[in-house]
Amino acid sequence: APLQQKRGDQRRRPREQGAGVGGDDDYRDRFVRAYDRLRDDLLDDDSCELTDEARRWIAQMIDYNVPGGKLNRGLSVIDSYLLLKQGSEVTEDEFFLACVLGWCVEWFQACALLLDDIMDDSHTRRDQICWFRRPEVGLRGINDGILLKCHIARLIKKYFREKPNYIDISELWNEIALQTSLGQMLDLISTHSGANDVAKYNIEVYRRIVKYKTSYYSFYLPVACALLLSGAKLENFSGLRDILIEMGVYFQAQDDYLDCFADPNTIGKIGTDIEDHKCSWLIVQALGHANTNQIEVLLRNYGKKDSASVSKVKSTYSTLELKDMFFEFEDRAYKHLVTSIEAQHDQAVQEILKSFLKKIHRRKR
Ligand code: GPP
Ligand code: MG
Ligand code: MG
Ligand code: MG
Repeated sequence: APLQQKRGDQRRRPREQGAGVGGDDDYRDRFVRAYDRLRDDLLDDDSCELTDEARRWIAQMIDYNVPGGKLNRGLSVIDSYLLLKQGSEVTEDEFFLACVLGWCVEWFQACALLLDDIMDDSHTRRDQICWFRRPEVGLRGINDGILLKCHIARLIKKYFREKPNYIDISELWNEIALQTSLGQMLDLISTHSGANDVAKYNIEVYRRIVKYKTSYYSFYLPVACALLLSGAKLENFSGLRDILIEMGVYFQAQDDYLDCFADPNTIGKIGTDIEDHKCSWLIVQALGHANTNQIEVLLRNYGKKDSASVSKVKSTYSTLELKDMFFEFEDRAYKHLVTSIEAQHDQAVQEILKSFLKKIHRRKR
């Protein structure tokens, strides 16, 4: 009965409150609770003949990598779905299906981060040591990343195989996985020949990398899942997609800023972009504004692991007042996004985009 009552409340007051029955916290709790069920589905998968040892490894691996994030991406599936359904009833089953896709986005994120940390030679993630750095894991972690990716298809099959949108949902996930891997490849190959590459970094190069490595899976995917759940066709929402991609660029520029300037205790990870020679928003701006001497310092020190080189890059960033440049960019990007959002005709689409933007505007972590 309490659930019944919650549902009723939810329908009358769609996500106006932050807490209490029917409010955002209630959705969050219900979303969080769905994790255990999906975890059990995977651990009790009869077709896989899992040994106790295998089951223990998988349980530990997913608990370590999947649930510990901000859950922004997963919850966005729920938020967007409820906004799209506004006015009509959302049953317990429908809500759970939205949770399944929301958690699949979180699973995808876990897979991407686990593998990304190996490729970026990172140290910590979400306030803990990176999975691959645990002595019992190492490069075995590569297979764990692949396993996390396979879990998504497994869950989608289990819950959507009989649904009319099964093919659309599966195709969406395949498409996004391809785009994200290509983006990650662009990110990685932009760093392979040292100084020659730095000179090639510019904002167009940057935007292409980020659109693929971050925007599609972090911003477009959750909303696209909600659209498919609500019975919509994705081709009718290209305007929405373009704004979400733009939001992803804004988000990744923040990530790049935080990589260099934030306290690792706040963002839960230690930055490695300078050491890794990344085509980061900061180096792109620095190269665009530096004089010949400063460019020389950047070329000589960027992409080196030793802390003296990293410090030289950071002090050039500070001479160039990159922090201020970033804050100006953030304001401009935010205003531009608001204008694009307000030009959208569909009210639910506007609401979805606004709630997304609110979550990331001026974020500190
Ligand atoms: C973020 O880049 C991009 C990803 C995590 C996508 C990875 C995709 C794969 C297919 C593995 P980042 O390296 O700046 O992220 P972070 O700062 O969190 O390490
Ligand atoms: Mg990376
Ligand atoms: Mg990384
Ligand atoms: Mg980063």
